[in-house]
Amino acid sequence: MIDKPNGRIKTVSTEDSLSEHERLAEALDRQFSEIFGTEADGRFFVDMLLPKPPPVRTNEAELSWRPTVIAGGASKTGRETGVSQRIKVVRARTAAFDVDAQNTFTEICPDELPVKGGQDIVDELNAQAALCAVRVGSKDAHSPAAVWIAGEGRQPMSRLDGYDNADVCWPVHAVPGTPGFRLIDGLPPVTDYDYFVWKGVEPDMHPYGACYHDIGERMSTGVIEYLKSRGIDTVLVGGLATDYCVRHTVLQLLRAGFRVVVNLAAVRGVAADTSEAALREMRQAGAVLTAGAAELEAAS
Ligand code: VGL
Repeated sequence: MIDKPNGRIKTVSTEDSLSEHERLAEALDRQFSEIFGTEADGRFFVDMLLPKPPPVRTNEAELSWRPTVIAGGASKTGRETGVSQRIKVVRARTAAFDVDAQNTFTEICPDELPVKGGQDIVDELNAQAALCAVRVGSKDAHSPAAVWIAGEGRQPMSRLDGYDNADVCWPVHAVPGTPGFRLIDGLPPVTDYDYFVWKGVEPDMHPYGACYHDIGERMSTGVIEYLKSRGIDTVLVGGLATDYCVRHTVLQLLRAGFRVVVNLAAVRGVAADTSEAALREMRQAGAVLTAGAAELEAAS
């Protein structure tokens, strides 16, 4: 910094704005040259001896909702996290959607597709449904002889080629008649829902979103049409898993023109990084994220 007091050019030592680190480096430089009469790199010693100051995080706002995804509860304010607070919905025009809330995606079925904490979403699913006029749900319903089943030479989650409606190898899961197929304990019987979707019944079809039977999204499961026929414009979504079926269902509902609220306390994901990316994608596509049903207010 240059200053000109009394017309003389003076280098203003930026003493005040120097960090502790830099001050020490300069002092060491001076001492070294006084003692040895040669130049020294004081910064080198300081860097070696002192812990580095923490790096400045420029994208703090983006990263700060990471714990929310994993724990399913928001710890930061809405502005920091992208999680909205106090959302109003009109009961008569709002539906709750329980996406694949089945044992197969919980630790009850360790050999299928267990999602950490999957069984903990029940209270939140019930709480969000209590705010709504309509409750719909979906289940995976897969053959144990489906073409996409992982096995010899086919790693789970490896790419599968050659099928229009199955793209990844998965372990056997959600087979009707097995415990994995059942809704998680504490949820209503399927007959108590207003509308229900069973998906992936054909052995060569493994869709993710609950709104279409096929990956190309040409064959409706009817749920969008049902919701529209009931005058629904807002859908509160929870279920399993955040990074697969919840993600696709939310994006399909948004494309169909619904206002979609994703309840973070009612979802769990397979992996933290893909869940985080999925939530970011859903938010960018127009979904609203809420920390839990307690943040929602239903007006009649
Ligand atoms: C799902 C992976 C494979 C899900 C289903 O319901 O999220 N994920 N099959």
